[in-house]
Amino acid sequence: MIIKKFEAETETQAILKAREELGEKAIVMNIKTTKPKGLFSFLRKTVVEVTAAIDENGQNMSSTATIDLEQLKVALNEDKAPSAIEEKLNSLTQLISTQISSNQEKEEKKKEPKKASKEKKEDFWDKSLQLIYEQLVRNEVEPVYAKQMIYEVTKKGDKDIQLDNILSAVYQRIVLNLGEMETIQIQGKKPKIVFFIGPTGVGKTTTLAKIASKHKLENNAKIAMITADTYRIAAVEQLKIYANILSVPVEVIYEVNELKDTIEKFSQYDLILVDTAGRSHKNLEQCQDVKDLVSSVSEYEKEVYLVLSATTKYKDMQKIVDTYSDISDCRLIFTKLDETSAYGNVLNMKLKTDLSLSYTTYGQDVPDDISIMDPQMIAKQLLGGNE
Ligand SMILES: Nc1nc2c(ncn2[C@@H]2O[C@H](COP(=O)(O)OP(=O)(O)OP(=O)(O)O)[C@@H](O)[C@H]2O)c(=O)[nH]1
Ligand SMILES: [Mg+2]
Repeated sequence: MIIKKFEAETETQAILKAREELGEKAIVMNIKTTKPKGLFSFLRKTVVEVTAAIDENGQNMSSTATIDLEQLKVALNEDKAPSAIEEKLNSLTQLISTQISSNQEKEEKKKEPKKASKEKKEDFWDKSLQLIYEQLVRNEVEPVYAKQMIYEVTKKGDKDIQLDNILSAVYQRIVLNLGEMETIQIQGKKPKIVFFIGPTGVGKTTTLAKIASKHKLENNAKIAMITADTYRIAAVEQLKIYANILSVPVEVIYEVNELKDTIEKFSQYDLILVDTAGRSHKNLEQCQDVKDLVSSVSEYEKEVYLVLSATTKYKDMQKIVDTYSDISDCRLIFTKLDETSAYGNVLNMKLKTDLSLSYTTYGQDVPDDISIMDPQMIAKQLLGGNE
Protein backbone atom coordinates (compact mmCIF):
# COMPACT_ATOMS: atom_id res chain seq x y z
CA MET A 1 0.00 0.00 0.00
CA ILE A 2 1.36 3.45 -0.89
CA ILE A 3 0.17 6.27 1.36
CA LYS A 4 0.98 9.92 0.64
CA LYS A 5 -0.05 13.32 1.81
CA PHE A 6 -0.91 16.14 -0.60
CA GLU A 7 -1.25 19.79 0.33
CA ALA A 8 -3.13 22.49 -1.50
CA GLU A 9 -5.27 25.55 -0.85
CA THR A 10 -8.53 23.71 -1.41
CA GLU A 11 -9.78 20.19 -0.92
CA THR A 12 -10.48 19.74 -4.63
CA GLN A 13 -6.97 20.85 -5.59
CA ALA A 14 -5.42 18.48 -3.06
CA ILE A 15 -7.53 15.57 -4.30
CA LEU A 16 -6.60 16.38 -7.89
CA LYS A 17 -2.92 16.35 -6.93
CA ALA A 18 -3.41 12.93 -5.33
CA ARG A 19 -5.19 11.70 -8.42
CA GLU A 20 -2.42 12.95 -10.72
CA GLU A 21 0.27 11.19 -8.76
CA LEU A 22 -1.40 8.01 -7.58
CA GLY A 23 -3.89 7.56 -10.40
CA GLU A 24 -7.63 7.08 -10.67
CA LYS A 25 -7.81 4.22 -8.18
CA ALA A 26 -6.43 6.20 -5.26
CA ILE A 27 -8.64 6.36 -2.21
CA VAL A 28 -8.84 9.39 0.08
CA MET A 29 -8.14 8.32 3.65
CA ASN A 30 -8.37 11.63 5.43
CA ILE A 31 -8.78 15.37 4.87
CA LYS A 32 -7.37 17.88 7.30
CA THR A 33 -7.83 21.63 7.06
CA THR A 34 -5.32 23.77 8.93
CA LYS A 35 -6.45 27.32 9.54
CA PRO A 36 -3.60 29.77 10.23
CA LYS A 37 -3.45 30.89 13.84
CA GLY A 38 -1.87 33.75 15.76
CA LEU A 39 -0.78 37.22 14.82
CA PHE A 40 -0.97 38.03 11.10
CA SER A 41 -2.90 34.80 10.51
CA PHE A 42 -5.08 36.70 8.07
CA LEU A 43 -2.04 37.01 5.81
CA ARG A 44 -1.55 33.27 5.62
CA LYS A 45 -3.69 30.86 3.64
CA THR A 46 -5.64 27.85 4.86
CA VAL A 47 -3.88 24.61 3.97
CA VAL A 48 -5.80 21.48 3.12
CA GLU A 49 -3.93 18.22 3.54
CA VAL A 50 -5.32 15.14 1.85
CA THR A 51 -3.98 11.70 2.74
CA ALA A 52 -4.52 9.33 -0.17
CA ALA A 53 -3.60 5.70 -0.62
CA ILE A 54 -3.35 3.10 -3.30
CA ASP A 55 -3.00 -0.63 -2.97
CA GLU A 56 -0.09 -1.65 -5.25
CA ASN A 57 -1.59 -5.09 -5.81
CA GLY A 58 -5.05 -3.70 -6.38
CA GLN A 59 -6.30 -6.22 -3.83
CA ASN A 60 -9.52 -5.59 -1.98
CA MET A 61 -10.28 -2.57 -4.10
CA SER A 62 -13.26 -2.58 -6.34
CA SER A 63 -12.26 -2.66 -9.99
CA THR A 64 -14.21 0.50 -10.64
CA ALA A 65 -12.74 2.33 -7.67
CA THR A 66 -12.11 5.93 -8.56
CA ILE A 67 -12.01 9.19 -6.73
CA ASP A 68 -15.39 10.72 -7.37
CA LEU A 69 -14.86 14.29 -6.29
CA GLU A 70 -18.48 15.19 -5.71
CA GLN A 71 -19.26 12.00 -3.86
CA LEU A 72 -16.21 12.41 -1.68
CA LYS A 73 -17.01 15.97 -0.85
CA VAL A 74 -20.51 15.04 0.27
CA ALA A 75 -19.21 12.21 2.44
CA LEU A 76 -16.34 14.17 3.90
CA ASN A 77 -18.06 17.45 4.59
CA GLU A 78 -20.30 15.70 7.07
CA ASP A 79 -17.32 14.62 9.12
CA LYS A 80 -15.24 17.76 9.30
CA ALA A 81 -15.57 18.59 12.98
CA PRO A 82 -13.62 16.42 15.39
CA SER A 83 -16.28 13.91 16.28
CA ALA A 84 -16.92 11.93 19.42
CA ILE A 85 -15.53 8.97 17.53
CA GLU A 86 -12.28 10.80 16.81
CA GLU A 87 -11.96 11.57 20.49
CA LYS A 88 -12.52 7.92 21.27
CA LEU A 89 -9.83 6.95 18.80
CA ASN A 90 -7.45 9.21 20.67
CA SER A 91 -8.56 7.78 23.95
CA LEU A 92 -7.94 4.26 22.65
CA THR A 93 -4.36 5.29 21.87
CA GLN A 94 -4.02 6.63 25.38
CA LEU A 95 -5.64 3.59 26.93
CA ILE A 96 -3.31 1.22 25.11
CA SER A 97 -0.26 3.30 26.02
CA THR A 98 -1.15 3.50 29.71
CA GLN A 99 -2.00 -0.18 30.03
CA ILE A 100 1.21 -1.21 28.36
CA SER A 101 3.51 1.18 30.18
CA SER A 102 2.11 0.36 33.62
CA ASN A 103 2.67 -3.38 33.05
CA GLN A 104 6.13 -2.71 31.70
CA GLU A 105 7.21 -0.54 34.59
CA LYS A 106 6.44 -3.34 37.01
CA GLU A 107 8.34 -5.93 35.00
CA GLU A 108 11.30 -3.77 34.06
CA LYS A 109 12.26 -3.21 37.63
CA LYS A 110 13.18 -6.88 37.78
CA LYS A 111 15.38 -6.91 34.64
CA GLU A 112 18.79 -5.75 33.34
CA PRO A 113 18.42 -2.44 31.41
CA LYS A 114 19.45 -3.62 27.90
CA LYS A 115 17.33 -6.77 27.93
CA ALA A 116 14.46 -4.83 29.41
CA SER A 117 14.52 -2.29 26.57
CA LYS A 118 14.36 -4.99 23.86
CA GLU A 119 11.58 -6.80 25.64
CA LYS A 120 9.80 -3.50 26.21
CA LYS A 121 9.55 -2.94 22.47
CA GLU A 122 8.32 -6.45 21.73
CA ASP A 123 5.91 -6.42 24.60
CA PHE A 124 4.57 -3.05 23.53
CA TRP A 125 4.15 -4.32 19.99
CA ASP A 126 2.33 -7.52 20.93
CA LYS A 127 0.07 -5.88 23.47
CA SER A 128 -0.86 -3.03 21.12
CA LEU A 129 -1.84 -5.51 18.46
CA GLN A 130 -3.78 -7.58 20.96
CA LEU A 131 -5.74 -4.54 22.15
CA ILE A 132 -6.48 -3.37 18.62
CA TYR A 133 -7.62 -6.90 17.76
CA GLU A 134 -9.87 -7.00 20.82
CA GLN A 135 -11.33 -3.59 19.99
CA LEU A 136 -12.22 -4.74 16.47
CA VAL A 137 -13.78 -7.96 17.72
CA ARG A 138 -15.72 -6.04 20.38
CA ASN A 139 -17.21 -4.06 17.51
CA GLU A 140 -18.16 -7.37 15.90
CA VAL A 141 -15.51 -7.60 13.22
CA GLU A 142 -15.14 -11.34 12.63
CA PRO A 143 -11.97 -12.59 14.36
CA VAL A 144 -10.63 -14.02 11.12
CA TYR A 145 -10.89 -10.63 9.37
CA ALA A 146 -9.47 -8.75 12.35
CA LYS A 147 -6.45 -11.10 12.37
CA GLN A 148 -6.05 -10.83 8.62
CA MET A 149 -5.93 -7.03 8.70
CA ILE A 150 -3.51 -6.92 11.59
CA TYR A 151 -1.33 -9.46 9.82
CA GLU A 152 -1.39 -7.36 6.64
CA VAL A 153 -0.30 -4.18 8.36
CA THR A 154 2.37 -5.84 10.46
CA LYS A 155 3.85 -8.40 8.09
CA LYS A 156 6.99 -6.33 7.54
CA GLY A 157 7.64 -6.91 11.23
CA ASP A 158 9.02 -3.46 11.96
CA LYS A 159 8.76 -3.48 15.72
CA ASP A 160 10.08 0.07 16.03
CA ILE A 161 6.75 1.28 14.74
CA GLN A 162 4.88 3.62 17.11
CA LEU A 163 1.41 2.90 18.48
CA ASP A 164 -0.09 5.79 16.54
CA ASN A 165 1.30 4.30 13.37
CA ILE A 166 -0.04 0.81 14.07
CA LEU A 167 -3.49 2.29 14.71
CA SER A 168 -3.39 4.46 11.65
CA ALA A 169 -2.15 1.56 9.51
CA VAL A 170 -5.10 -0.58 10.65
CA TYR A 171 -7.43 2.40 10.12
CA GLN A 172 -6.10 2.83 6.59
CA ARG A 173 -6.43 -0.88 5.90
CA ILE A 174 -10.11 -0.78 6.97
CA VAL A 175 -10.83 2.24 4.75
CA LEU A 176 -9.12 0.53 1.79
CA ASN A 177 -11.00 -2.71 2.42
CA LEU A 178 -14.35 -0.92 2.49
CA GLY A 179 -13.52 0.31 -1.04
CA GLU A 180 -15.21 3.00 -3.07
CA MET A 181 -18.95 3.56 -2.64
CA GLU A 182 -21.20 2.97 -5.64
CA THR A 183 -24.47 4.87 -5.66
CA ILE A 184 -27.27 5.79 -8.04
CA GLN A 185 -26.07 8.25 -10.66
CA ILE A 186 -28.49 9.87 -13.05
CA GLN A 187 -26.44 9.61 -16.18
CA GLY A 188 -26.43 7.49 -19.28
CA LYS A 189 -29.37 5.74 -20.81
CA LYS A 190 -32.84 6.54 -19.49
CA PRO A 191 -34.69 5.18 -17.64
CA LYS A 192 -32.53 3.52 -15.01
CA ILE A 193 -34.36 0.77 -13.13
CA VAL A 194 -33.38 0.38 -9.49
CA PHE A 195 -34.52 -2.61 -7.42
CA PHE A 196 -34.61 -2.74 -3.62
CA ILE A 197 -34.57 -6.31 -2.37
CA GLY A 198 -33.92 -8.08 0.91
CA PRO A 199 -35.32 -9.56 4.10
CA THR A 200 -38.56 -8.45 5.76
CA GLY A 201 -38.71 -5.18 7.64
CA VAL A 202 -35.12 -4.05 7.00
CA GLY A 203 -36.22 -0.68 5.59
CA LYS A 204 -36.46 -1.26 1.83
CA THR A 205 -39.52 0.94 1.30
CA THR A 206 -38.31 3.69 3.63
CA THR A 207 -34.87 3.71 1.97
CA LEU A 208 -36.48 3.84 -1.49
CA ALA A 209 -38.48 6.88 -0.36
CA LYS A 210 -35.38 8.59 1.05
CA ILE A 211 -33.46 8.04 -2.19
CA ALA A 212 -36.41 9.18 -4.33
CA SER A 213 -36.70 12.32 -2.29
CA LYS A 214 -32.97 13.17 -2.45
CA HIS A 215 -32.83 12.70 -6.23
CA LYS A 216 -36.00 14.66 -6.78
CA LEU A 217 -35.09 17.56 -4.51
CA GLU A 218 -31.34 17.75 -5.15
CA ASN A 219 -31.09 16.67 -8.81
CA ASN A 220 -34.58 17.51 -9.98
CA ALA A 221 -34.74 13.99 -11.37
CA LYS A 222 -37.89 12.62 -12.96
CA ILE A 223 -38.84 9.68 -10.79
CA ALA A 224 -41.45 6.94 -10.91
CA MET A 225 -42.13 4.16 -8.43
CA ILE A 226 -43.30 0.60 -8.96
CA THR A 227 -44.20 -1.78 -6.19
CA ALA A 228 -44.28 -5.52 -6.52
CA ASP A 229 -45.21 -5.91 -2.88
CA THR A 230 -48.81 -7.01 -2.94
CA TYR A 231 -48.04 -9.53 -0.24
CA ARG A 232 -48.04 -7.48 2.94
CA ILE A 233 -51.22 -5.65 3.97
CA ALA A 234 -50.78 -1.88 3.55
CA ALA A 235 -47.47 -2.21 1.69
CA VAL A 236 -48.93 -0.55 -1.40
CA GLU A 237 -50.50 2.20 0.73
CA GLN A 238 -47.15 2.86 2.38
CA LEU A 239 -45.44 3.51 -0.96
CA LYS A 240 -48.40 5.51 -2.28
CA ILE A 241 -48.16 7.88 0.67
CA TYR A 242 -44.49 8.59 -0.09
CA ALA A 243 -45.27 8.92 -3.81
CA ASN A 244 -48.04 11.45 -3.06
CA ILE A 245 -45.83 13.53 -0.81
CA LEU A 246 -43.18 13.64 -3.52
CA SER A 247 -45.71 14.00 -6.36
CA VAL A 248 -44.31 11.08 -8.30
CA PRO A 249 -46.38 8.41 -10.08
CA VAL A 250 -46.64 4.92 -8.62
CA GLU A 251 -47.81 1.66 -10.21
CA VAL A 252 -48.57 -1.70 -8.65
CA ILE A 253 -47.67 -4.96 -10.36
CA TYR A 254 -49.06 -8.35 -9.42
CA GLU A 255 -47.11 -10.61 -11.79
CA VAL A 256 -43.53 -10.64 -13.06
CA ASN A 257 -44.64 -10.27 -16.65
CA GLU A 258 -46.38 -6.95 -15.90
CA LEU A 259 -43.11 -5.25 -15.08
CA LYS A 260 -41.94 -4.75 -18.65
CA ASP A 261 -45.09 -2.93 -19.75
CA THR A 262 -45.13 -0.80 -16.62
CA ILE A 263 -41.55 0.28 -17.25
CA GLU A 264 -42.53 1.16 -20.83
CA LYS A 265 -45.06 3.65 -19.45
CA PHE A 266 -42.26 5.45 -17.65
CA SER A 267 -39.73 5.30 -20.46
CA GLN A 268 -39.26 9.08 -20.35
CA TYR A 269 -38.29 9.06 -16.68
CA ASP A 270 -34.78 9.23 -15.21
CA LEU A 271 -35.24 6.72 -12.43
CA ILE A 272 -37.76 3.96 -11.87
CA LEU A 273 -37.51 2.70 -8.30
CA VAL A 274 -38.91 -0.79 -7.77
CA ASP A 275 -39.96 -1.89 -4.30
CA THR A 276 -40.20 -5.61 -3.63
CA ALA A 277 -41.79 -7.67 -0.87
CA GLY A 278 -39.57 -8.55 2.06
CA ARG A 279 -38.60 -12.21 1.90
CA SER A 280 -37.11 -14.53 4.46
CA HIS A 281 -33.91 -15.99 3.05
CA LYS A 282 -35.14 -19.36 4.31
CA ASN A 283 -38.05 -19.30 1.90
CA LEU A 284 -36.16 -20.08 -1.29
CA GLU A 285 -39.27 -20.09 -3.46
CA GLN A 286 -40.21 -16.54 -2.48
CA CYS A 287 -36.61 -15.38 -2.94
CA GLN A 288 -36.65 -16.93 -6.40
CA ASP A 289 -39.71 -14.78 -7.26
CA VAL A 290 -37.70 -11.67 -6.43
CA LYS A 291 -34.76 -12.91 -8.52
CA ASP A 292 -37.12 -13.63 -11.43
CA LEU A 293 -38.49 -10.11 -11.18
CA VAL A 294 -34.98 -8.64 -11.29
CA SER A 295 -33.85 -10.80 -14.19
CA SER A 296 -37.00 -10.04 -16.20
CA VAL A 297 -35.49 -6.63 -16.94
CA SER A 298 -32.70 -6.95 -19.47
CA GLU A 299 -33.01 -4.17 -22.00
CA TYR A 300 -32.68 -1.30 -19.54
CA GLU A 301 -29.87 -0.13 -17.33
CA LYS A 302 -30.54 -1.62 -13.96
CA GLU A 303 -29.08 -1.56 -10.47
CA VAL A 304 -29.97 -3.89 -7.63
CA TYR A 305 -29.58 -2.90 -3.98
CA LEU A 306 -29.66 -5.63 -1.38
CA VAL A 307 -30.88 -3.93 1.78
CA LEU A 308 -29.46 -5.31 5.04
CA SER A 309 -30.11 -4.17 8.57
CA ALA A 310 -26.91 -3.55 10.53
CA THR A 311 -28.67 -5.17 13.48
CA THR A 312 -28.85 -8.62 11.83
CA LYS A 313 -26.50 -11.30 13.16
CA TYR A 314 -23.46 -12.03 10.98
CA LYS A 315 -24.39 -15.70 10.62
CA ASP A 316 -27.82 -14.81 9.21
CA MET A 317 -26.42 -12.05 7.04
CA GLN A 318 -24.03 -14.53 5.41
CA LYS A 319 -26.99 -16.76 4.52
CA ILE A 320 -28.97 -13.80 3.16
CA VAL A 321 -26.19 -12.75 0.77
CA ASP A 322 -25.63 -16.37 -0.25
CA THR A 323 -29.33 -16.60 -1.18
CA TYR A 324 -29.00 -13.67 -3.56
CA SER A 325 -25.46 -14.39 -4.74
CA ASP A 326 -26.57 -15.27 -8.27
CA ILE A 327 -27.69 -11.68 -8.89
CA SER A 328 -24.65 -10.11 -10.48
CA ASP A 329 -23.42 -6.64 -9.50
CA CYS A 330 -25.66 -6.31 -6.51
CA ARG A 331 -24.76 -3.46 -4.14
CA LEU A 332 -25.26 -3.38 -0.39
CA ILE A 333 -27.22 -0.84 1.67
CA PHE A 334 -26.91 -0.99 5.46
CA THR A 335 -29.90 0.33 7.39
CA LYS A 336 -30.58 0.97 11.08
CA LEU A 337 -27.06 2.01 12.04
CA ASP A 338 -28.77 3.99 14.78
CA GLU A 339 -29.98 0.76 16.35
CA THR A 340 -26.57 -0.82 16.84
CA SER A 341 -23.33 0.24 18.43
CA ALA A 342 -21.15 -2.23 16.52
CA TYR A 343 -20.55 -1.72 12.81
CA GLY A 344 -18.39 -4.83 12.32
CA ASN A 345 -20.88 -6.45 9.96
CA VAL A 346 -20.38 -3.72 7.38
CA LEU A 347 -16.72 -4.67 7.06
CA ASN A 348 -17.42 -8.40 7.41
CA MET A 349 -19.90 -8.37 4.55
CA LYS A 350 -17.63 -6.31 2.32
CA LEU A 351 -14.76 -8.73 2.91
CA LYS A 352 -16.97 -11.79 2.49
CA THR A 353 -18.75 -10.73 -0.71
CA ASP A 354 -16.60 -8.02 -2.32
CA LEU A 355 -19.89 -6.40 -3.35
CA SER A 356 -19.81 -2.61 -3.46
CA LEU A 357 -21.15 -0.71 -0.51
CA SER A 358 -23.43 2.24 -1.17
CA TYR A 359 -25.70 3.96 1.36
CA THR A 360 -26.28 3.78 5.10
CA THR A 361 -29.44 4.82 6.89
CA TYR A 362 -29.63 5.76 10.55
CA GLY A 363 -33.21 6.61 11.46
CA GLN A 364 -36.83 6.63 10.38
CA ASP A 365 -36.95 10.19 9.04
CA VAL A 366 -37.56 10.52 5.33
CA PRO A 367 -35.56 11.94 3.61
CA ASP A 368 -32.95 12.99 6.18
CA ASP A 369 -31.66 9.78 7.70
CA ILE A 370 -29.58 8.52 4.78
CA SER A 371 -26.07 9.17 3.45
CA ILE A 372 -23.53 7.67 1.17
CA MET A 373 -21.58 5.33 3.42
CA ASP A 374 -18.52 7.01 4.89
CA PRO A 375 -15.66 4.49 5.17
CA GLN A 376 -13.68 6.83 7.43
CA MET A 377 -16.56 7.06 9.90
CA ILE A 378 -16.93 3.26 9.91
CA ALA A 379 -13.17 2.76 10.42
CA LYS A 380 -13.10 5.24 13.30
CA GLN A 381 -16.07 3.58 14.94
CA LEU A 382 -14.52 0.12 14.60
CA LEU A 383 -11.30 1.28 16.24
CA GLY A 384 -12.60 3.95 18.48
CA GLY A 385 -15.83 3.22 20.17
CA ASN A 386 -18.67 0.90 20.77
CA GLU A 387 -21.32 3.13 22.17
N1 LIG B 1 -34.27 2.99 13.45
C1 LIG B 1 -34.42 2.88 12.14
N2 LIG B 1 -35.58 2.44 11.64
C2 LIG B 1 -35.68 2.34 10.31
C3 LIG B 1 -34.63 2.66 9.42
N3 LIG B 1 -35.06 2.42 8.16
C4 LIG B 1 -36.32 1.99 8.27
N4 LIG B 1 -36.71 1.94 9.56
C5 LIG B 1 -38.01 1.50 10.12
O1 LIG B 1 -38.13 0.10 9.94
C6 LIG B 1 -39.50 -0.26 9.78
C7 LIG B 1 -39.66 -1.06 8.51
O2 LIG B 1 -39.37 -0.22 7.41
P1 LIG B 1 -39.87 -0.53 5.93
O3 LIG B 1 -39.29 0.49 5.03
O4 LIG B 1 -41.34 -0.71 5.90
O5 LIG B 1 -39.14 -1.94 5.71
P2 LIG B 1 -39.29 -2.92 4.48
O6 LIG B 1 -37.99 -3.61 4.29
O7 LIG B 1 -39.86 -2.21 3.31
O8 LIG B 1 -40.36 -3.95 5.08
P3 LIG B 1 -41.20 -5.06 4.27
O9 LIG B 1 -41.62 -4.44 3.00
O10 LIG B 1 -42.33 -5.42 5.17
O11 LIG B 1 -40.27 -6.22 4.08
C8 LIG B 1 -40.27 1.06 9.76
O12 LIG B 1 -40.75 1.30 11.04
C9 LIG B 1 -39.19 2.11 9.40
O13 LIG B 1 -39.49 3.39 9.90
C10 LIG B 1 -33.40 3.13 9.99
O14 LIG B 1 -32.41 3.43 9.31
N5 LIG B 1 -33.35 3.22 11.35
MG1 LIG C 1 -41.55 -2.61 2.17
